[in-house]
Amino acid sequence: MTAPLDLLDLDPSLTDEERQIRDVVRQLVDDRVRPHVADWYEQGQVPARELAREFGKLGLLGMHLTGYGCAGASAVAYGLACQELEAGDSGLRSLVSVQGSLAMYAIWRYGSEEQKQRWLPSMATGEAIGCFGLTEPDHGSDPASMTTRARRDGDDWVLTGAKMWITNAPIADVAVIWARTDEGVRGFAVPMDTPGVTAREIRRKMSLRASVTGEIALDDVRLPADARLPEASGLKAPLSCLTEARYGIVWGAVGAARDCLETTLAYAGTRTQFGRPLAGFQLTQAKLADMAVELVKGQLLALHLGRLADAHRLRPDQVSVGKLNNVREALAIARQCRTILGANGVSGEYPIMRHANNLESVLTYEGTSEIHQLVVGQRLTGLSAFA
Ligand code: TGC
Ligand code: FAD
Repeated sequence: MTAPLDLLDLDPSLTDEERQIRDVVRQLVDDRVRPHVADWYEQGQVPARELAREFGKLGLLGMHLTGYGCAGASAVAYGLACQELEAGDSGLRSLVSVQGSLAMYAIWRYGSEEQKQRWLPSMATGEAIGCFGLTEPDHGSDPASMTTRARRDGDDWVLTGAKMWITNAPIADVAVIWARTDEGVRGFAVPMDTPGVTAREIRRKMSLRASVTGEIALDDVRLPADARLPEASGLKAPLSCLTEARYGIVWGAVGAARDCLETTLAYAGTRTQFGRPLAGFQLTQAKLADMAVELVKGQLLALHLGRLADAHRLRPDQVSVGKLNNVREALAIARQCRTILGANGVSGEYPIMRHANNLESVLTYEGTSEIHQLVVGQRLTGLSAFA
């Protein structure tokens, strides 16, 4: 954390290795992302495959997984990497989250040895891109109602249905697809070149424009028996993958907020109105102080959850606390920072509106803020609002 925003001196509570990983990713973002990201965002085009290979070289893809070419880093180190990536752009953290925490994690946790050998090493280097198909056009927050079907035909499986809003689908080599069978929800590793699979890019997004999003149509897609992830049984399997990715977002959101606040602090120090810098006005200082306090609270929360994860004690509802708070506060920080930049706040020359727009997606995906409120509500009351 760059002074003066590290109000609580959190930096020394990281290990040397954690700081080193964070600094390497920060440098990568400075060199490789910051000079181009405004253009990628404006054009709605991002060199995702190229970036994936560069992220792979640094060991960022599936970095918290072990074996199969994965780095085996701690949860805190992975979180710090997410924080730095999202300080660049939420779309880049998304690329890493979907690859490592959703697609790779699903295969690593629930796949056969053969599936792991086939996919994980090339996904870890970024040669192969994965996506994760849970959401459907008519079923987002409630994946238990999914209508994508997988039926047996001899030894084969035949998949029919549609998945919507799938990050990286148009550029993916493999999709982890969740489908209903006669025995309940099951997962499948589906090569994207299988006949009957088509992916169409979703255009005109006003958020997460430096990220590729698509729709997957599954039209009688015939798969061999060994395409099914043998250890995945029931909705719990995809939901456990979400817990992994949501954890990364807890950290990532703080990165986006930090970038907004750093930008704003610098701006308010140099922009003069009424004969003095904006930073000298009491109202501006109140905004800056409130935002810096929320930022450091978010960082503390992320670090606490990370230490719990490294001690194998992190529960899904605790991740919901983190995702709910940190994304909500990051969005509030981005909007408040925008006011301090005045008209420049809406300009793509500054990162703030881009972060704010991105955070609208982050608030919705991986469980909307309302879903996380209800998960926390269930923890508090013992009553499920979903049943
Ligand atoms: P429910 O009955 O509560 O649970 C079914 C089983 O799953 C277990 N479980 C979890 N396990 C691990 N992690 C979690 N987060 C879990 N949540 C639930 C649960 O204990 C139960 O186990 P068992 O043994 O009793 O069978 O299920 P429900 O149908 O009532 O739904 C609960 C609800 C609403 C919380 C869940 O459906 C949900 O989380 N909905 C939100 C859907 C969502 O987040 N979709 C995200 C799609 S992927 C994405 O957005 C990628 S964005 C790109 C990027 O990350 O960058
Ligand atoms: P809905 O579920 O229709 O919800 C609409 C509104 O109703 C929300 O405010 C919600 O909180 C509220 N609501 C719903 N149920 C309740 C309730 N019980 N109580 C109170 N309020 C409720 N999905 C994937 O599977 N893979 C991906 O890679 C992926 N990437 C994405 C990338 C982007 C850019 C975006 C925007 C989405 C992505 N998603 C992905 C989809 C995302 O997970 C869903 O959008 C999200 O789960 C919400 O579903 P929905 O959009 O259908 O909204």
